[in-house]
Amino acid sequence: MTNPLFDLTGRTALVTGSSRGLGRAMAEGLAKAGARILVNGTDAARADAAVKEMRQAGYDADAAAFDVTSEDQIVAAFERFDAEGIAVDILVNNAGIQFRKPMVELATADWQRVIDTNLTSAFVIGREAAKRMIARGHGKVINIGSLTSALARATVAPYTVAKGGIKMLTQAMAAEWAEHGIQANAIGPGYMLTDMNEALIANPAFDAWVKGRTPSKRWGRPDEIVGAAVFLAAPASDYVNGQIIYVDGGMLAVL
Ligand code: GCO
Repeated sequence: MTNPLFDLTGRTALVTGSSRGLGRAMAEGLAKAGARILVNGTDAARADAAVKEMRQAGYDADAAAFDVTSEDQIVAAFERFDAEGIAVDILVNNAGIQFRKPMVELATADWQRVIDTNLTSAFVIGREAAKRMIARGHGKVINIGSLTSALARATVAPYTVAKGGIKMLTQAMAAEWAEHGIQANAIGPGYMLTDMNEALIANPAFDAWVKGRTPSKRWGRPDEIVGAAVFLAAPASDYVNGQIIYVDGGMLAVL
C-alpha cells in the first residue's frame, strides 16, 4: 500500500530534460509514485521515444517537446496544456547543459547559452506554471541545482553561476508563492554517472578525485536522486519551502 504522504496519484508532473539522464530517472520515479508524466526535451523524436518506453513500462506518460530557452515555445506549451485541460501540479526544472572552459577563454555567447538553459529557463517555466498553480491553490516546484549551487569548481563558471542562481531562485519562488500553497524546493545532485559527466568519469585523475573527495567513495547513480524528487513532489513536503537537498554522497558535508 502506498503511503499517502508519498502518493502522487492524480497529479501531473512536467519534467524538463526528461528524455534521458537525471530527468528520465526522476520522471520514472514520479510515475512509479502515481504521477502522470509530461516528458520534455528539445528533440521531439527523443521525447516520443522516451514516452513510448515509459508507456511500455506501464507508466502514464505524454510528450511535451519544447526548447526550454524559447519563451514563445514555453508559453505555447502551457497554452496547449490549458486547452487540453492538463494541470501541471508538479514542475521539475531539470533541463541543463554543461560547458567547461576557463573564463579567460570563454566566449560571452557560450556563457549566455549556459545561463539561459540552466537558469533563465527555470524562471520562465516556473512563472508560467506558477500562474496556474496559484489559481488552483497548490503546486510543487523542484529546481535541479548542483554541488556548484554551494561551491565553485574551476572551468565551469557559467554552470556554477547558473546553479548558484537556481538555489536563490528557489528561495525567491518560496518567498512569493508559498502563501498560495506552492512549495518550491531544489535538489543538488553530487557527481552522478550521467552523459553530461562522461568526460569526467573517463578521466582517471578526476574519477579518483571524486571517489576520494566523496565520503561515500563513489559516484552517484541517477536513480539515487529519485527519493528526494518524490519527497519534494509529494504531500510529505507540504511544509518544506525554499530548501535545497544535496544528494551528493556527503561531499558538501566534509573538507
Ligand atoms: C563538473 C560537473 C558537475 C556535476 C554536478 C555536480 O564539470 O564539475 O559537470 O557540475 O555535473 O553539477 O553537482
